[in-house]
Amino acid sequence: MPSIETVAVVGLGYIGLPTAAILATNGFDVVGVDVNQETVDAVNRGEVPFVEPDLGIHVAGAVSQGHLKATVDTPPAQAYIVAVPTPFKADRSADLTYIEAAARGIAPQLQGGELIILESTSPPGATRHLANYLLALRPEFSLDGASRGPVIHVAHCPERVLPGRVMIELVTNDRIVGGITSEAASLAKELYASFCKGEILVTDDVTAEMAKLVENSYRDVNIAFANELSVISDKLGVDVWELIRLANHHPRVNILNPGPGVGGHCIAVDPWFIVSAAPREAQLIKAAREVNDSKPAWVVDKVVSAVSALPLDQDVAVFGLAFKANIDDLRESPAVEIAQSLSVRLKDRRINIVEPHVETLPKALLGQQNLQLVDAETALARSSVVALLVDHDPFKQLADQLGGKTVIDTRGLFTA
Ligand code: SAJ
Repeated sequence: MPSIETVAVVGLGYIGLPTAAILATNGFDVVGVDVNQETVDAVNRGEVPFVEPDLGIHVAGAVSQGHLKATVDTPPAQAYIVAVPTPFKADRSADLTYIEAAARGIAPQLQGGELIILESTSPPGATRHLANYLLALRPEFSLDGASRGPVIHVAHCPERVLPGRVMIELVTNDRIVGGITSEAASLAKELYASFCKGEILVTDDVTAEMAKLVENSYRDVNIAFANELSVISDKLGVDVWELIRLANHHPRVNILNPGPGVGGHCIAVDPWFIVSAAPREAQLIKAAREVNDSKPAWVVDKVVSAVSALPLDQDVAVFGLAFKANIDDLRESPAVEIAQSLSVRLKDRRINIVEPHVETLPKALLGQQNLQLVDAETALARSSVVALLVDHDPFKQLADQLGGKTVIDTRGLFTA
């Protein structure tokens, strides 16, 4: 196959668009494909429809030089990168319908020799499912040339970048490339080597799928350990932050931080794909998910019991709604879940929410009469009970204004 010059990236979300932009700024002719016409129009104007540092400058530059354009229809290309969502269904197995839709766009364009890479976080077997789906639509092709006729090369290359640092980590992180065949893996490795300065590690497709899920499950299990310790410590009257600080002095102990629960669309989702693939075996991974998912309700109980004996004119203050510190992302945020539950459990009491990164309450909290988005000073002046749910940097300065209040510090911000 001649070396790759044209790439189509299917799905222009927070992984697809940065990947399209970085390929385009490295000299490839890139077409981004998205079902959302507004996203396509924004990219064609050189604009980015979401917040990610440094992405704007890459997209604007690539579009103005003619290396990046966007469309709703999948074009012919030498390589395809599929970066579409893989949410979970009601039974917590993965929903592969977006991957199948991407395949239906790619299949009619195939001429033979193309490289098709799945980047979406996927359950074990999803890359093979994509390959088989393509072959069912185009039965004249094969994956390994075993039957006569043209070959298509299919590989998995999971994304592992941290939101907020995507443009840096795309270049510096090591990558895992899993090919259904070794030729697919080496073609994918060559493509990623054009912009990735990290090591590119080659394996098979299912191992690559599992590696990504295992990374996020590892973190989830370790956070669950910390969250369980916080609940045990509370029962025993021990300060969990001091406990962890002391235990972490051991050279082989490194306990993570407890919190109000685990949010975001990765760590709280991906472990379920392993549980769904091996339900009887994945016991620790499942228990960790349950421990982390039960933490918001535990925090709500703490706040409700702290406020229960107080007159109704004593408000509650909730600091933070984002799923982690110093970002504006509220998706799957345990803090939003806690605020929502408090508004129901404390329906006769005003709850003052402080979140400097948003201008209005999210949809899940709109219409709750007792919730108000206010500034920190107002919240503190009105409230006797303070729930600290996100360790945003500016909240650190509040420590000396908490005298006389009951503080439920889920992040240890005021105890460190
Ligand atoms: N959290 C804690 N305690 C901790 C660390 C995190 O409670 O000690 C909570 C955070 O507050 C947050 C959640 O966990 O609610 C997840 O935050 P995170 O910073 O650990 O991870 P994400 O979801 O922003 O990004 C993760 C990263 N994966 C790993 O670090 C193994 C990132 O590299 C992945 O690319 C990303 O998932 C993804 O897309 O899968």
